[in-house]
Amino acid sequence: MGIVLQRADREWIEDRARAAGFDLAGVASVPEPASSSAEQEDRRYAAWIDAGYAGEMEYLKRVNDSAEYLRGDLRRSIPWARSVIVCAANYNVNAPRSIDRQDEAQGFRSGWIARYAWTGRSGAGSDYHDVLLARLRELETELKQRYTGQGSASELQTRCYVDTGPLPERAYAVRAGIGWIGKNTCTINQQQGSWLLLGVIVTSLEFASWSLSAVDRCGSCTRCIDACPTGAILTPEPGPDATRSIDAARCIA
Ligand code: B12
Repeated sequence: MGIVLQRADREWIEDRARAAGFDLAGVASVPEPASSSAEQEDRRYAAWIDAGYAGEMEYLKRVNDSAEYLRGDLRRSIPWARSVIVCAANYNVNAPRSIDRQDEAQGFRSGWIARYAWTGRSGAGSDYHDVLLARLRELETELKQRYTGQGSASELQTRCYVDTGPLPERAYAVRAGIGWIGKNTCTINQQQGSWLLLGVIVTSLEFASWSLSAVDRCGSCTRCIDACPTGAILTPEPGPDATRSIDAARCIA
């Protein structure tokens, strides 16, 4: 076995993620193949695809030679994956809202710009993929400096993703303690809210603790379901473990 991350490592990672510009960070282990957690996650993913909720997003439906969905289990695509560092950036920045009047005299571009396109903090619109990936790379460099060659026969392996990785980032965010999955299917943190963007570093480092799930605080609230103009947010079955889904084919995002 290689390096096993402990609580102190997690704290160090959180600290370095904040230094790189993230608001929250945590670590989740990748479930063992055929474990009940891996199977539950795989089942949730397959059920969503099989229901047709992915619409025309063909890349989400990719399968391996055994016809298993690649994104249902991270180890299908990345066999060496043992833990996932999940970082979150709040996009509720001091920038105009899409419903505000846009005033070019104040230096804002005209037109409506989605809130998540303001992550750059430079005052100009930005692509969150680029912004977050640069921050992840900073953290990745520090990880390599700290863990490469530390009593492990195999070298540390890492891969950074914002959106594009073969994993459901939100399921990992929950297990990394970032927040809970709300009825709108977004990861919600009690202090930061749901306007979070996620970035992940998949690593070959083992992580000692399996689950740090945050408490689900949606309760009986249905405001997101009621407000959704196309009925894309589906009403979940009752119960704390109920899957929360949206029909992406109906989502106007
Ligand atoms: C495809 C996609 C979309 C699609 C489909 C959305 C969807 N709900 O699946 C569309 C285009 C509609 C979309 C829209 C948006 N998206 Co989007 N999207 C993605 C992407 C690339 C893949 C999502 C995916 O795999 N969906 C398939 C389903 C099955 O996966 P899932 O919803 O994550 O569900 C898993 C877990 O939630 C878990 N689960 C479900 N219920 C429960 C219950 C419990 C108790 C537990 C433990 C687990 C669990 O099981 C599922 C399977 O593992 C991710 C990035 C990524 N790689 O993960 C971003 C991502 C989910 N999107 C994001 C964002 C910000 C948005 C928008 C807000 C953007 C906008 N325009 O405003 C909207 C929000 C719409 C919404 N309510 O989801 C963020 C979410 C951040 C957050 N706070 O959670 C992500 C993570 C991108 C990022 N890097 O930050 N998106």
